[in-house]
Amino acid sequence: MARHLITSAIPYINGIKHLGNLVGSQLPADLFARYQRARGNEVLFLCATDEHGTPAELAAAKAGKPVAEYCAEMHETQSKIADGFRLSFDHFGRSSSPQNHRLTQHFAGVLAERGLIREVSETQMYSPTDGRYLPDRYIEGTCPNCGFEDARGDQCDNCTKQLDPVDLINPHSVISGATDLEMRETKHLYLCQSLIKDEIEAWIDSKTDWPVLTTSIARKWLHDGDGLQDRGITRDLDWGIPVKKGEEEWPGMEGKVFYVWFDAPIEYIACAQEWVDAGKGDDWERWWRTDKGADDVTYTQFMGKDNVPFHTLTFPATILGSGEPWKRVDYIKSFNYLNYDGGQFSTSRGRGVFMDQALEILPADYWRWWLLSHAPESSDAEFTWENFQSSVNKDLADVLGNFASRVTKFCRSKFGEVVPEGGAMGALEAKLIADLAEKIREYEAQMEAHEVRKAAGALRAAWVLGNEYLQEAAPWSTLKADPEAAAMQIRLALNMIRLYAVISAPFIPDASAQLLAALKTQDDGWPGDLGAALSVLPVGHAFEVPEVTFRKITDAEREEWQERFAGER
Ligand code: B3M
Ligand code: ZN
Repeated sequence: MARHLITSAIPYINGIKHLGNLVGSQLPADLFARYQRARGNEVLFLCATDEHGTPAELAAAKAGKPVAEYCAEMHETQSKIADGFRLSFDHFGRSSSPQNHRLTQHFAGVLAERGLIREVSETQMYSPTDGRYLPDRYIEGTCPNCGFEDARGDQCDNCTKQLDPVDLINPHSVISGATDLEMRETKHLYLCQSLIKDEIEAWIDSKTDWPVLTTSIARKWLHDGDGLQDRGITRDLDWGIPVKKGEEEWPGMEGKVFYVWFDAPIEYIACAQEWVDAGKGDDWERWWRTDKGADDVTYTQFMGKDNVPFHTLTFPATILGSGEPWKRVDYIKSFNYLNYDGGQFSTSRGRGVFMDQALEILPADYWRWWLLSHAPESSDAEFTWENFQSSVNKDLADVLGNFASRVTKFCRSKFGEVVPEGGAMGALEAKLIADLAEKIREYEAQMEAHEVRKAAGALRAAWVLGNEYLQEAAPWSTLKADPEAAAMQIRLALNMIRLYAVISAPFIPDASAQLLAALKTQDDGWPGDLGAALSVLPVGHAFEVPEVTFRKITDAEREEWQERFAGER
């Protein structure tokens, strides 16, 4: 039994995510986790909310809530929505957990001891009125480039020019509106990535099987400009993990917290500790410490392309730099972006479908199928309502759903709700079984290769074989002349429904469970020998006709939804 540690990039706490976020990390990670479990492997699948940083503080302020309260509530919200999408995390943790506080401070302490953290003096905007340093996004003023009055300290949203807060004309605090801002000298910590650049580069170079999207982004950061730069890992915020060296205070760092991107990936480890502390597991070290058994773990990470630099460089620098035996990632699967109907998803303009809204209009499987079968792997992908409607109606309703419904209804009317006996199989059945075996082996190979779209394609092809067989065998015509043959065909077809339920479960777990329940079987063992897999339901086995597995999306619905999610114009 192989052991798989699987993590999805941890979504920011500052709101409900859209379908583009979902398909870029959590959903494919879930697909892979479900597949590995179905193959009988041991899986630890972790995700969490990413709760620190300016966006969390700003979202809480906007919601008019203390940030801790906001995060706790939004964690619950995101957790419920994840359940709605059937994301099968073994634990959904929080980067603000005490476990992550301790572990992040631990890493900082060891890295400092090993000379991999340096202190840097910087000047930064201080607001005496607010009694704090202001991060770039907390300062607004007039853009020196275009005159736009609400330019942010880091960028002008009007002309897109990158800015420094000192460039702004009439800068003021976003929190209080105070204009008495002053430049003050302050110290920050930098992670000396440059000192371990060679080690990281050699490690990346050894990953010849990684997606090009992943390695090309890593290489760009390693080689562009002056090469890998040291990275600031502290911020002047109230909310976050206080800067400490292990358990000790860090002189000069009072009132500062770690940068969100320093502690977020550490949460992958802390989350395993949370899983144990929640009583769901009894040993996190065998997943994370190579001296405690984790060397035979295969660790796979899933994320959008914008997260790649932190996972290929910063986090590896953190754990490599510690000199401690932490498990390193074996495979990083990254994704391009999903666009929405001719543009981008936009949280601020309410453009596109957000996770909660998606579940309001259709069950999870419909979304899971479309998103995974159109995953933005080799390039950006686009969600359109036409494409969604046609995929759902064809693949799910016409091909899979219709097969299950036709076969069970036909059986009920001609033979009753039990698997009929019938005669021996013939050449057509032998060919079907061979073709199915080929598609399933292809499906497995694509899954092992983390090729999400191609795996969906192989699965769909296996469904199609069932319909083609039914067309050709035509038990409804065979019935008169050769009832024995018709019964055999239906016996085989009923077993194919079970087979489809089993192999489709990683993509569409609810439909799969529904079909297995209708077939009154709990045998969801992965098919090895196909002949055997297609005789699991024995002659005389009782079943029920399932409720409609997938319904079609009407043109009227499509138009209504298109209108509803277009965002303000
Ligand atoms: N929260 C960014 C994102 O949600 C960030 C990922 C952290 S992974 C450690 O896309
Ligand atoms: Zn501007």
